[in-house]
Amino acid sequence: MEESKAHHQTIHSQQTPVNSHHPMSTSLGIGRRKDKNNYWKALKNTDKDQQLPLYKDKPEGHNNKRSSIGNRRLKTMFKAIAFCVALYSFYHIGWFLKHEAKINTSYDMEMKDWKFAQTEVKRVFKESWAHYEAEAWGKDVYNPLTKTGKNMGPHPLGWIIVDSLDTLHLMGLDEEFKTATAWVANELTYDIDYEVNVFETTIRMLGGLLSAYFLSQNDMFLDKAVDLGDRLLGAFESPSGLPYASVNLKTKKGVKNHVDNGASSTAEVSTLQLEFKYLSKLTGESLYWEKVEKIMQILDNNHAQDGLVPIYVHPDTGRYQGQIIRLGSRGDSYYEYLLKQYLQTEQEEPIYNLMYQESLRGMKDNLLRHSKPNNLAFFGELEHGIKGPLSNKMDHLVCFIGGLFALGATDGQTLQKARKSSNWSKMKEDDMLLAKDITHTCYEMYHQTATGLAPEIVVFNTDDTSKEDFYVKPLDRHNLQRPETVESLFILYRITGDPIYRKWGWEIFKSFEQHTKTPGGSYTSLQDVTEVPPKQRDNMESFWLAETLKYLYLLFDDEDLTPLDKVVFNTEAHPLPKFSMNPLFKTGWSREKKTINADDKAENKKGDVKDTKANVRQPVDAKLTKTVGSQPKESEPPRAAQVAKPALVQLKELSAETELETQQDPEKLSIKQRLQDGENVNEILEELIEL
Ligand code: DMJ
Repeated sequence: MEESKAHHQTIHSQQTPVNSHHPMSTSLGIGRRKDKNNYWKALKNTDKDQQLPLYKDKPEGHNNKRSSIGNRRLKTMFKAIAFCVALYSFYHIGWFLKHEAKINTSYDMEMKDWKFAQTEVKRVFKESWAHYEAEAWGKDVYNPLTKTGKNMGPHPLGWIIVDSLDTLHLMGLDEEFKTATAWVANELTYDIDYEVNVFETTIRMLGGLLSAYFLSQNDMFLDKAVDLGDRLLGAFESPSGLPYASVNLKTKKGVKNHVDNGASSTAEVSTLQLEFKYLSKLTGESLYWEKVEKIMQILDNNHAQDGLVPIYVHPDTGRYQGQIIRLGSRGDSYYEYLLKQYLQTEQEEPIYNLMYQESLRGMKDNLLRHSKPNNLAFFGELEHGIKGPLSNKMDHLVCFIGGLFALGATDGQTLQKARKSSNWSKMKEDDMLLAKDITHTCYEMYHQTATGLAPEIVVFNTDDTSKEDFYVKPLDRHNLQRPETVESLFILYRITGDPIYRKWGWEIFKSFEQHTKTPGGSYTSLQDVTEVPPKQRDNMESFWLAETLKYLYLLFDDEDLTPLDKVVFNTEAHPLPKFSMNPLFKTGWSREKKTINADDKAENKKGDVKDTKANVRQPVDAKLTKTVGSQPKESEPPRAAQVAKPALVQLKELSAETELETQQDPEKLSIKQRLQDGENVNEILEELIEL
């Protein structure tokens, strides 16, 4: 299995449309851009600033300057003082090391350099891949314990192979990439009479093919992507234009969700945009663009309060269903793709940034809370809408959000560079702090379990008497090899350059290696992370290869293989290039003005709505029985006033930012005046964000 030495120089950009055919065309003769620049290489030469300072191990030796003091007595005195200082220092260094060791044992004991860490990740990827190749090649599902595999439908969908293509490429596993490419070219067809989930197929298969095309410039991947994209489009034929949950790949007929009253997941309908927009860019065909853009308009027309959306939406009506709001399952990537759409098209669509900013402020005001005893920041869930009580439950899935906040604050630039830009603000600085805090929490979700691996869901303790920050219910103790935490570690490392993220990543990686390796030498999911040794489940998720190991590999990468200011990762970790929309595309919609309903008006009169709500909220999970960790209590004190503060803080900052505009436009009332008139803070904030 030869590895390419020059593989890192083979990544190309695809910046121009290559095809103006009808999108339903699946012909192999789609036009292609022929000037395959090695723009990666060019990027490195032209944009040196973007490179983070590389981590350097502490040098072995140190300067041994001789003392200039010749006098013996002085020398003796000096030695005595030095001895005391040394004693004092050793005492404190000892204390420090003890505390550091708690977090970084494996790092301190084993790490030589980060190149070594990267090689280790690659080794684990190769082992996982080799076992899959030997035991379940081509199959959609891989069971590493029984060394078997199966397809989800009558024919393989390429679930594992297509999802892994770009990781193979980025890791320089040329032989494996070649074999996988041949399989895609010769074995893979989407002309199957089988219903697939539109979201999963888009993020894993369409995203995987597009990314493979982006990295390799092999036209075959684009042809497959166009064919698949055309089949998925059938799902959009609903009364509202929101896609049905599933689609039959052969008949191209959309299929309603069989449960949940036919509703689709909000995250599922709003996490198709990067893939279909890039497909439009590549083919020059605007239909893909229009279909997925329409979804954003339909969702926004619901006027979700504080930018926080319920997790179900109905394809018949285009209206949200139910009141559950969370950043975890079914909600997560709605927020992710708001920002990423803005970043994908080089910040040419501010509408998505506005929506993202609104959501972020909404999260801070309504979902953010801190655990006891260690004050870990976490995002709870609203099971009964924005005015209901907050549950302390948080999915591991939420852990992508630290990375997202960091991307949002810096637009993917290094923090050092972003801070120098003219639009840097206190608000962005705060967003970075929250990004770090929440990522730290996610790290603790690994660090505080017996295996060093995070469970699927935790419930945080917020009672003053709590001895542990969170507990895990028996049914939530599994680990599916998920990527979200290491994704945030990778992004935060790239943006801040702080080696702590690599240390945490290394510790997590070692725990994965120790506990998820099967007796046969492959890697698998776990039943319960709270016991050692953990019982293993017989399934390797495709995102273990597509995301978790890729992000770990990139975390330890010193070559900046995927510059965050040039590339945007889809939610399945498939890197796609940012591109300019001009001259072919433009944002085809604008936001409706929100009308305030009677309830809101009444509450506004009371003053700060957030304060009022904060004081009545009680944690839902407070009533749950203890499982592991400390016992949650029957009640807990009202959320601190901090929940109301962010909106005001943001408002002041935005107020300063927009002061000039206010002066220029006499029709815009001064913010001070409006506050004095008793207008609601959040509404003014919303308006300002829109400005
Ligand atoms: C992946 O398929 C994607 O990251 C998705 O957005 C969330 N779930 C899994 C990984 O946990």
